[in-house]
Amino acid sequence: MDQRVRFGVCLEKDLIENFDREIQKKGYNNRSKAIGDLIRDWLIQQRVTIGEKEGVGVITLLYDHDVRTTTEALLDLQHSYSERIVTTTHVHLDPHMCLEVLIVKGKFSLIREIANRLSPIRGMKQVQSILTTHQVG
Ligand code: NI
Repeated sequence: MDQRVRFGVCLEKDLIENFDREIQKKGYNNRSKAIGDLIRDWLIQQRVTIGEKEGVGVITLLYDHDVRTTTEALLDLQHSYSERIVTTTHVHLDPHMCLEVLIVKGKFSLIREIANRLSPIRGMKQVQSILTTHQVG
């Protein structure tokens, strides 16, 4: 399962020097772990671009609580996707602004659809989403 394969890679000197500098800043002790992480991220991105694949999305919202219709619209939308939204967390950042995090499971196309429907809600300041999957070899 966790069998490892050693392979040789030939790259431009400048490229690998820049890479070594950057991975050192990030705290990597060796290239293998850094390259493995890059490959894993890349594989996830390939799956994410295929909307039919299943995964998990973390959608972060920043909105203005003073716009009274925002909360209502947000809750309506969440209820219409209740089978896909696993959990939500709400933080009252200050007297006006709210942060909400939604964790969504399903096809990437559906996770994107939810994020896309959140953005136009009046009072919504920012919608960001991270799509990932644990199904990567
Ligand atoms: Ni709040």
